[in-house]
Amino acid sequence: MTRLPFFSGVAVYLALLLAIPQPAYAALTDNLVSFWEMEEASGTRVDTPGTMDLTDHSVTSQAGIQGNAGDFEASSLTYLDHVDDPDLSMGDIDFTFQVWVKPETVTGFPVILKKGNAGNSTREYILFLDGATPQWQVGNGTGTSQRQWSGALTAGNWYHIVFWHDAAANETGITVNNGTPITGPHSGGVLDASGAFQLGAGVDQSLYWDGLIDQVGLWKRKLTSSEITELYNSGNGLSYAAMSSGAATPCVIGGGIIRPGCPGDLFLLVGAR
Ligand SMILES: [Ca+2]
Ligand SMILES: [Ca+2]
Repeated sequence: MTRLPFFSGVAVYLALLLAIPQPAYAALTDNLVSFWEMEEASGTRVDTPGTMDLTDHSVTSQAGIQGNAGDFEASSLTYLDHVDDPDLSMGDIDFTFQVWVKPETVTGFPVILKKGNAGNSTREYILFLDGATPQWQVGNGTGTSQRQWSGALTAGNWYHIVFWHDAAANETGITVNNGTPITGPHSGGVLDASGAFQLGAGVDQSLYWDGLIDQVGLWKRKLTSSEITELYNSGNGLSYAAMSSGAATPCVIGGGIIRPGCPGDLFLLVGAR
């Protein structure tokens, strides 16, 4: 195979790069409203990029999927919460949540996170287990739509759950451990009311999470499938530091094309010619 001179190789690379449509979002932290890493042993859980620090109601800590996780006990009625705020309120917009959870028990209807109380006029959004199966519900003020995952969770294992609302497509979706998403119709957007945001409980229904919750994120946009794959990170999750540095984004995109910001790989590509 004929080797291209060095600068011809660079020119070929740059031409390829310019010809490739770049993704609309360059970084996992774009439009990231809140991210709770749950590193604290107790007390207030800090929102790293945002201002939605969560008030503690006796949640403790254990080793998580990345650093520490919040350790919630259903028998002790533990949870974290925040009063209504525009950051945590939706309306008819695109948004995506991620959570990592490790249930200690899977029974009943334990709530992972929610905003607004039960009932069509007050439900904003809620993620819970229906028995052992994750279910994602959003309300528009008059009714709710639900997406149920296809498989059951097992106590003692970590799971990455990503769930969203797509305003243009009038659709909601959920995926667990980077599996093929389950999507379905939802119209009328998501109710923006005055309910509290609660992590690890639906206090109005006395439904409490039993187990660990880690690396909770809220984006006011729909994540791409490749971004969900990056966040899953082969079952290891990502720290906020890795997300914000871009270090987690693969340098080789489809077809052997090198994304911007990988100069070391540029020379590997040129050298391979
Ligand atoms: Ca953590
Ligand atoms: Ca609101």
